[in-house]
Amino acid sequence: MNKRIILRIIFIFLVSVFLLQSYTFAQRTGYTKEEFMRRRAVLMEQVQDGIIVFFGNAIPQSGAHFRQDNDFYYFCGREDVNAILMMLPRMKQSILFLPQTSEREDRFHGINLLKDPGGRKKTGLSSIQPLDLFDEYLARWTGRAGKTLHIRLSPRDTVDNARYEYKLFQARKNRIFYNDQISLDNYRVKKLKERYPYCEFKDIIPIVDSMRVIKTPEEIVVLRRNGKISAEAVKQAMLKGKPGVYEYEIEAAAMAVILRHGARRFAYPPIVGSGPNSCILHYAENSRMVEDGDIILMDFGGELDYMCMDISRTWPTNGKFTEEQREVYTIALEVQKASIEAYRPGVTSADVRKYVAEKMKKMGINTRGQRGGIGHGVGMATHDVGPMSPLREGMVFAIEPGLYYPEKNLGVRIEDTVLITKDGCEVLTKDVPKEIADVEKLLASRK
Ligand SMILES: [Mn+2]
Repeated sequence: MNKRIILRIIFIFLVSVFLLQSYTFAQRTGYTKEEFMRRRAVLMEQVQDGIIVFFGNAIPQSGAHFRQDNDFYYFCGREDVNAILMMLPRMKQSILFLPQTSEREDRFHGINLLKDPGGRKKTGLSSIQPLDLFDEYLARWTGRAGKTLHIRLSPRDTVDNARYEYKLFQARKNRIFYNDQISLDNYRVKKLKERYPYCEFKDIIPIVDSMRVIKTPEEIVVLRRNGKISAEAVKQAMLKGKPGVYEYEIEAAAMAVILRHGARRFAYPPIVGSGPNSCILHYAENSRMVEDGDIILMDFGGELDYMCMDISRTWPTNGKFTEEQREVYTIALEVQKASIEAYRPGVTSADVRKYVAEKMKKMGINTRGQRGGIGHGVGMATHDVGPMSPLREGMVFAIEPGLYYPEKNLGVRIEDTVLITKDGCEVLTKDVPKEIADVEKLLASRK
């Protein structure tokens, strides 16, 4: 074989490796131990005195991969079950308490850090202790470290529920007399107050939230990758979503993409509403067969390395918007784009609304009640912690204007997740088309 052919083969090989890499978003994300060491240092710096305690999740959730408690994970990045993290700000020490496991447990789940001589080095923790010693440490340090116990008194949040939603759903559960049982979180607080009545109890959550609301550089790497993966997922779903398929097939097309790229789960149950279902805001049955002439409203995001994403797109099943669909779609789209334009550090919700109103007036668009403003935060929870206003660099938001006409079976929502930058915002989910021409072009490429 001559030299030129060999060189050409090598060249083609390198190009295809490169293309394959960029298609699969092949770089791994995740967090370094230094990230968690920094977070603990920042928290201890602000608390100064007393003892900080975070509880990990108690048991694997059924029907899903284990997901750690958000606040616990944020400060140590560990997915251990039944763990407790203690921090002593005066001494600048962090101690992880883990259950002592039997050989049988180890055979099923692998060993934990208690049996790993490199555990401290791997985590940057001051020490790793058996769970049985937790009260021994607590009793000892309530003297020397200060008598304030900094724990979570606020409600927890989960991947798909904000703190305020968790609280609300607990209240709804307890409306049934026979369900009115104290939550695990409240039980833990009660036990601590029983054992340590002389301690002062302080809610750690305001400080935790003030940290979680500003995303770190390592989190931003994860968010950007998740933005790409989730956008590709919605794009594949749009290609799938035509007359004759079931809504769950469209969901499956999106799930396949995020799972293939290392996401562990969806950030919230996917919403695929066709026709009448497009008007039910949190519809998630996804069981209807899509018909010709329907609009599909899909709201979808993956969760990657404890960071969520939130995207909504609306498209006509048969590939062409009707006049009416086009008109409603344009309002949502222009309000959404104007909101994105207004997003920058220092801006409040009222500022965004004012900007959107002025721009719509100039464009001659009747917004039919859609005002823009600031959407919800996005992070470890899809509806993430606040406070959100005014905007600051490093915050992440979903902007999601929508218009719903149940009598016309027409619901439209267009949503992107954006990161506030130094002088504006970066749309993390921009790779999924939303301009009418681009949407129709994508749909026309279907066979
Ligand atoms: Mn949203």
